[in-house]
Amino acid sequence: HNMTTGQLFSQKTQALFYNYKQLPIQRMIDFDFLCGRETPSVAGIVNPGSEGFQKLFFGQEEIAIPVHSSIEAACTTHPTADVFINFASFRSAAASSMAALKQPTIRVVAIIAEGVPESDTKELIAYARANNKVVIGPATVGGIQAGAFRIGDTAGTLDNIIQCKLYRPGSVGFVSKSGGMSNELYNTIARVTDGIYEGIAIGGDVFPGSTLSDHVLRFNNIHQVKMMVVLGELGGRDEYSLVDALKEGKVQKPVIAWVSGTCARLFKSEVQFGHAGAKSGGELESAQAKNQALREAGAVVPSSYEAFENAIKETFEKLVEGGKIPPVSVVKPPQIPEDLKTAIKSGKVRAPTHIISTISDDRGEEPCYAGVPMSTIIERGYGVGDVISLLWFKRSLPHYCTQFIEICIMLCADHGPCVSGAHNAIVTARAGKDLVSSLVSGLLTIGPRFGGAIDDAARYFKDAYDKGLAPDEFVESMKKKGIRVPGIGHRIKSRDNRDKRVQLLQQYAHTHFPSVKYMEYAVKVETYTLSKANNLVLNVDGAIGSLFLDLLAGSGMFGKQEIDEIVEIGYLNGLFVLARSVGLIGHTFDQKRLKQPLYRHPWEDVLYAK
Ligand code: Q5B
Repeated sequence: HNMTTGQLFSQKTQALFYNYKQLPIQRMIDFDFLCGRETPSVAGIVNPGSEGFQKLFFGQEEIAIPVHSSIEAACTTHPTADVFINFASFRSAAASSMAALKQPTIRVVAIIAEGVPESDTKELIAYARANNKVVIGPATVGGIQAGAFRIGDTAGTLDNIIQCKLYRPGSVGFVSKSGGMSNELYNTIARVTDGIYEGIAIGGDVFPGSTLSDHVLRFNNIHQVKMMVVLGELGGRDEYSLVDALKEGKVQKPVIAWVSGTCARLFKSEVQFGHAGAKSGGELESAQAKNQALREAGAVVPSSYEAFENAIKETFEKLVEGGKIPPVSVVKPPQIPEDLKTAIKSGKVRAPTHIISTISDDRGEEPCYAGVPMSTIIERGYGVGDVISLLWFKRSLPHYCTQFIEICIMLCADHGPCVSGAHNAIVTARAGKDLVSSLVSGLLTIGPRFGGAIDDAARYFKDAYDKGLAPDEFVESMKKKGIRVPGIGHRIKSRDNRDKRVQLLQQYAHTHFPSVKYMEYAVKVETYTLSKANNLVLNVDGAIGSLFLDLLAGSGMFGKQEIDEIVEIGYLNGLFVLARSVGLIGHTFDQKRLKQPLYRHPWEDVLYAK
């Protein structure tokens, strides 16, 4: 029988961990490293519904632990992992624990959740007993075999584990109801003995999966365990099975026991302590009665909790004097590398950031754009133009400027289905692709010929104007270089079919801008190019490019160097990209709404040349 033959765990024990919880898994593996285990104690993780790998640290190295979507799949993949550590919530803990118990490979199930229905726990207990399996919990932190295997968060921080020497086996078997109190006792035991061999917290429920006496009897059969420490609790009758076992002579090793909760008598009415099972029921369930019964059955029971430490010490020393406990071999645990986050927090190390950002901040109570909180943006009735000026130019521009930005966005939002961008988006949508694919396939056509000539128009117009080149000189110098004047020319617009958008932009600027010198220069360039060909009009890119130069120079909000930088980096195509996204998204929805089939270009429209 698993429960009576002794050892539950060894240095080779591996577990399946149910529910993905990074911290306790990492803590288990840190413990493994501390103990010098060769393999991590977690073989696999069960995360219902998802599969893959989880990265964790084994010492300084990163390891990938497989994640399985079901208990069955995890057990099949890891047939030697025989412990199931269940970190499910109280709602699903019973069902998943039963599923685990039913797996032939699983031998021990530890249930952490508190609040599992008692009827469910009883079924688990019955099934486990009938099938020679062990349940630890529910409502427990788990347990630990010193130097070998740790369940989840048992024994707390690594510092505590090192201080309690839990990285190497001692001679004391310890069993407790409470997980929190077991930490306290690990400390006490480490102070006055050679340390813990194994410690189990059975959990605070009325019906624990395995009992105090189950574990004491098991420890009795473990050769390395020379004495047992038991920490019970008022409420329930669990301690009486230990009393019976002691009376029947089933326990040959010394047992030092204390049942906590003697203070319950100081209260006038019944008291319920932290655990479901820890309530002062009838007299028999009181801490006093149970302490007395254990004492009479032969356990060493101190007169108070304060005397517990000394009782443990004396028992240990007697065993040492009697030559029953060989000196424990000294082991120096390896250093566990500290996590960067923790080290930074404690001020021990500093690390450079990998990204620098200056335009927005989402860390505070509300996001800020260039220092302006979201609520201000709404309260002051800011528009898209204001947001663009904050996020692109990192400043609040005067209203006529932000209005101009908005006009650009509105006028360039779409130009029918026949332009390059819309055509691509339409074809992509009709190929059954999603919104983002259709959008970007349209956006990717924006460039020197289509929509993306704004920056170059600004660059060349600025350079020519600032150098004082006459418009004809400028155009001819471009011709010599073989460069088409950006911002000039259109496929359908011409001298007699002017682009209304260009006119609207010009009208707005004439009314609101303090100066339109760059735009006027561009119009002179247009006059010259129109003398060459009818369609060489100032197009929408050229109008925006030249007018934005006027905005930058005339608003008094930008220094000369800043203007040069904006033009050099190329901010202005962003206006067309942003605007046309609106139209491209519209075309994508339109095609989907119209349920248009796959587009295929007609043969007749292709010249198949040799
Ligand atoms: N020639 C736009 O050309 C287009 C010349 C030029 C000197 C020029 C062309 C061009 C500069 C880039 C530009 C933005 C490709 C346009 C936009 C948004 C849109 C689109 C929509 C929307 C049109 C015929 C003859 C040739 C050329 C000469 C042409 N452009 N010379 N400087 N700029 N412009 N793009 O009609 O002697 O025969 O060899 O590249 O500003 O994209 O609505 O569609 O909202 O969606 O194809 O408005 O102008 O003319 O290439 O047959 O050239 O004119 O050298 O001379 P076309 P081509 P030659 S707005």
